[in-house]
Amino acid sequence: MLAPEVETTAEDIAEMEVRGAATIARAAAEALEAQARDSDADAPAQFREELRAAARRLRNTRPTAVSLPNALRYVLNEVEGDTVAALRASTIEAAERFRDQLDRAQDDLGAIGANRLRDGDTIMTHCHSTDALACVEAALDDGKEIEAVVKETRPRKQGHITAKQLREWDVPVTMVVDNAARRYLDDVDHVLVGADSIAADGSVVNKIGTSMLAVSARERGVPVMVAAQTLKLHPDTLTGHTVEIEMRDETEVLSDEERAEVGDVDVENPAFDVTPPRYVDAIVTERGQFPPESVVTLMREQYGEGTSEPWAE
Ligand code: RUB
Repeated sequence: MLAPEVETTAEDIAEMEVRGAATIARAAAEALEAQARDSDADAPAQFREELRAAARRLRNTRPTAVSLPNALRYVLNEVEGDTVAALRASTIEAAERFRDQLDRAQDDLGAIGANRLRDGDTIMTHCHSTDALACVEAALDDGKEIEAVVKETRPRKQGHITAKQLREWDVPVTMVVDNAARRYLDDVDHVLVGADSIAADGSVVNKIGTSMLAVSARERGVPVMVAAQTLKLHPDTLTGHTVEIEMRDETEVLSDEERAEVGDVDVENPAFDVTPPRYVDAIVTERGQFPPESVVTLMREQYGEGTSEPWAE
């Protein structure tokens, strides 16, 4: 039996009620914890099978943010015991540990990223990234004054979430449509974005439009800083796999009403794109900041040469 919270969480992730790579990872770990808590399995094998089924359900929601399978893997690999009670306790502890690590990693990453931001700097953001905002928050805590140009981020307008958070911290915000980014790059000192996945060659997978922004930033001489805790490192890319880019519903781009007006056109709606490493100046993680080409060393240390799929049937 799947715990109701697993189904709700899976739906929330798929519908983007819960979104952003780190937040998705946290929700997935919490859902596994709920599964462990609510399970009425009589036998250890049944408990484990239910947990794997819950992980599969969560895994199949959105394909691009590697923090999701990394979170599931972390919890499932720590499940141990010969009785249902022991398995339950170890799952709950693993999920709690995972959440603590996530929080600590974001704090540590924020402190490191803040060192790149000087008093009086202006950043340009794309989408909404809690890792990127952790750098701003730490800089503000250090007493620095920061301003922001926030890209709206079509089609889902996650820029609104970023703007709201920055305003709560009293950061002056200028909101621009995505197409205005190049014009405003002359006014900013950094492009600061997050990541859904980072590949072994240092390519950054993030919200669609990140790569266009990074190319324009390079042309204008504005450094591009990617804030991404090591949970965003995609271990499968060590063995040559590519990161799947999620294609979302076309109604996010063209509503049924608009389509009736426009007529019969094909719509493509990729949610993410890939920024090649040569356009990225630094990847800021909780373990330090790295040129993109060197994250592969970090990835090998963290994940070895391959990964398991502990949720497989
Ligand atoms: C969110 C997005 C964010 C990363 C990093 O896309 O691209 O930049 O997930 O976020 P979506 P965080 O809105 O489609 O989920 O730093 O919070 O993990």
